[in-house]
Parts: sequence; C-alpha cells; structure tokens
Amino acid sequence: MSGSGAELVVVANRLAFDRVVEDDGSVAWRRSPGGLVSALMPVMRANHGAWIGWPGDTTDETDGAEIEPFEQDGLQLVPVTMSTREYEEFYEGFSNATLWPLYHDLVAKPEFHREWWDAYVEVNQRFARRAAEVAAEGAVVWVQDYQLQLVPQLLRELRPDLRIGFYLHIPFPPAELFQQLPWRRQILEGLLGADLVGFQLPGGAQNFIRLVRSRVGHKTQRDTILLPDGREVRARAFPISIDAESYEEMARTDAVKARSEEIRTVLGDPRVVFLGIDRLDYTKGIFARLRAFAELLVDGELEVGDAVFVQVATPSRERVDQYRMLRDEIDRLVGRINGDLGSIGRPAISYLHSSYPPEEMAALYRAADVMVVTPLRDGMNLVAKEYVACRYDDDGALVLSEFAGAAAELRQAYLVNPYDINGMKAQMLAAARAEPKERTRRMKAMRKTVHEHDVDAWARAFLDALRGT
Ligand code: GDG
Repeated sequence: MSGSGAELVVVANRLAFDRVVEDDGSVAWRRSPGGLVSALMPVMRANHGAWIGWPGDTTDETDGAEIEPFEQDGLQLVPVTMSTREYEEFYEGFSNATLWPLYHDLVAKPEFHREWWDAYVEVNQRFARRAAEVAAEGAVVWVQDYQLQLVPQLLRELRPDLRIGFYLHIPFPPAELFQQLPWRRQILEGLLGADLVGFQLPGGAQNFIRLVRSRVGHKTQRDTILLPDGREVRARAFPISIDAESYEEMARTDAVKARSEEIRTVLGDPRVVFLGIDRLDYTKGIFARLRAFAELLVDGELEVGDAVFVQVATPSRERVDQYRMLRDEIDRLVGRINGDLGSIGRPAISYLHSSYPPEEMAALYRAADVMVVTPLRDGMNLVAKEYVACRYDDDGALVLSEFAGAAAELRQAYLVNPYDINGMKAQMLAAARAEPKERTRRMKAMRKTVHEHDVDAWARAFLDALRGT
C-alpha cells in the first residue's frame, strides 16, 4: 500500500487548493490564502509532500466518488470528498456546533447529537484511509485541527510504521468542560494515536495530559504519556505564527500605502482610527468591543468624526444557527449605535460584512491607529500578529484580550479582559492617547517577537520535535 508514496503528508480539513467551478463549467484549482499553506509549501516540495483535504464543495452529483489525486505547484493534492449530509453533520454539526463552542469556554452552548458523532467518525475514517494510501513507508504524517481528532488513532491502526503528529489550532479546554462531551474517551484515544500532540499554549497541553491521566488512566511524566504497550506520546505547546516578512513586504508596497491613505481620507480624516477584523464568530468578542466604543462616545471621551471604528466581519459558517443569530445581533447593535450617535456622512462605526484580498487587509492594518482584538477565547489570533507585522514604522497600538493565545507572546499590547467593559474602555483610550514614544516602545518589542517567531519557525519546531520522538 505504501510503495513510492509521500515522505511528508499533511491531513487537514481543507485542501491547500480550493476547487472552483468557473462560469463556463470548467474546473480550476485556486491556492487557499492561509499562512499554513505558504509555511508548509517549501518543506512539502522538498519532501515530495502530499496534502489531503476537502476541496470545498460537496459532491452529491458525483455520488461520493473520489476525485483522483493530482500534482500542483510541486505538491501532491489528494481531495477527500464529502456529501451534503456529511458536510452538515460532520462539519457544520459536530465540528462547529459541538466541538467549537465546547473548546472555547462554552461561549455558546454546544449541541450533542448522536448522528453528528456518527458522521464525525465516518469522515475521520475516510481521511485516515486516504492518508494510509498515500504515505510512504515510515513517512511523517501531520494531522491538523479539531475536525480530525480521530485520525491519529485510525491511521495508526492501518499504518503502524508511520510517524504521526497532530496539531490543535484552537484551545484545548480544561477537564471540567471537556468532561461534558459524551464521546470524551474516544476523542482522547483518537489523539493518543499520535507520537506528538501540539497545542497553542502550555495550558492546553496540560489540560490534555491531565485528562488522559484521569479519564484513560495512562501514566504521565511531565510532557510525556506512557502507554501500556510501551509507546510514548508527547504533548507540548507550539504557538503558531504568520509569515511576518511577507506581510511587511506587502505593507511596504506603494499600492498598499496609497490605499491606506485613501481609506483614511474616505473615513473623513479622523484623528484616530480603531480597527477590528474577525471572522464573524461569537468567540471573537465583537459585540462587547463595539459597545465599549459606543460608550466612549456617549461619555464624551471620544467624538464622532474625531474617532471612527472600522469593523470588518468576514462571513463565516453562515448556515449554523448561532452564527445567524450573532449576525443579527451585531447588525442591530451597529444600526442602533450609528442611528443614535452618527451624523450625516459620519457614522460612528464603519461596519463591513465581507471578505477582502490580502492587500486590502494590509492597507486596513496600515490605516489603523488602534487595532482592537478582544476575543472571549482564541487559540492564537493571527490578526493581532498581522497588524504588528505591518507596522514597519513602529507606530500603532494593539489592544489585545488576555484570552487570546497571542497574549502570551505580545505582552506589550494593551491587554484587556474582554468581559470587563470598563476595563476595555480604559485600555482603548489609553492606546488612543499614548505618546508616540510609548507606542513605539511597545510596538518595537512586539515586532521583534513576531519576526523571530514566524510561521516557518513554528513548522520547523513541530516537525523537528516529531522526527525526534
Ligand atoms: C483559527 C483559530 C488561530 C480574515 N478575514 C479576511 C482574512 N482573514 C484572515 C486573517 C487571518 C485569518 O483569516 C484568521 O485567523 P485568526 O487566527 O485570527 O482566527 P481563526 O480563523 O479563528 O483561526 C485561531 C488560527 O486558527 C491559526 O492557528 O490563530 O485562534 O481560531 O490570517 O488575516 N483574509 C483575507 N480576507 C479577509 O476578509 N484575505
């Protein structure tokens, strides 16, 4: 089965390329923008790598038939298809309405449905089978994220010769919350199929180790779990990052510079531009952040025209109930704030429910005096790091939630508890009013961190640790 397969295999929910059907009916493959893809590209090419993932459309029309693997940009792409039912139950259901809220401090109520679990098992099995087919003898397989937590164990059963790593991009919850999951034991066993389980923060790794000890009964020693058959599993933190250099390069282009100036002009040349950029997700704390800003206007600390808040909310998971409700709530809040506090041609909040090309994102980062990142819980939050990477003049201020993984590294941000509206107001004001020297001091330190710990260093650290296990 292994034969002349790939030496390095990445298994992710999404393929590195999206399948798009053009207007004339022809099929094209477009590289997904994410940092993970660009970070892994060089090492994948060098290792005759294969990327297994779902190409982003459901395939009832082809009756679940697999799309053949193919080469693209020096990379072997292995599409895993999904039916509409599986998409609803595995992806929208178990992944995004059960695991996502459960792993994010129960910010929303997780739903537990047995059919969703069955679909989760089924789809994980399909991914594991695909990986078993394409991996070379003794290859390294790196499984990504919460949608695929059963793959390590399923794959090990099929291919004990492989070296298997798993990385969780979202927080791993404390035992008290994880305990609720009816399938908690299966998930833990699934992850234990890996040789190395990576988390954003040491706290996530500790939560996992503690649960394995209490729920599965394995012995543990610091970051190592000792299995009865003599195998060892390591659980450690590998905080993810961005391609900082590319962001900075993009931010320095004339086009981005011109566009960022244009953005400020269109906004009416306010003294201070606040910015939020998030997937429209209840974990991101958008509601409370906008309320805090509105209160600063009502209190007379800020003035419409003098200050403006630009909030980009990228459409996300739009068919999941809780995301629809959130969208309505934010629409209403923004409408009320602008209705109450705005004036003709000068809204208090410039709200955009839309997604943009990377250059526009960079221009927004360049245009913002204060970046406001206030998730209620977030694995890392790359937006915070992207903002820092784009501030090559060492200016600008970052307001950052203590509950984002990024807060562990970006200590010079204006840190906030996103549940404390008064505290957030105080820090937003402090950031807006800081002396240039103070802003520079903080930004310089954060830029050093982001440049030193970029996504390339992250991927190398994980793969080196995995090879060393
Ligand atoms: C998960 C974890 C962890 C957003 N809107 C647009 C756009 N984006 C890009 C941003 C950023 C990415 O999407 C979002 O990443 P985040 O880290 O902020 O958040 P999640 O999507 O929740 O990611 C998170 C991450 O995985 C990685 O491990 O940090 O904690 O939740 O890169 O720039 N990009 C473009 N247009 C948009 O409109 N081009």
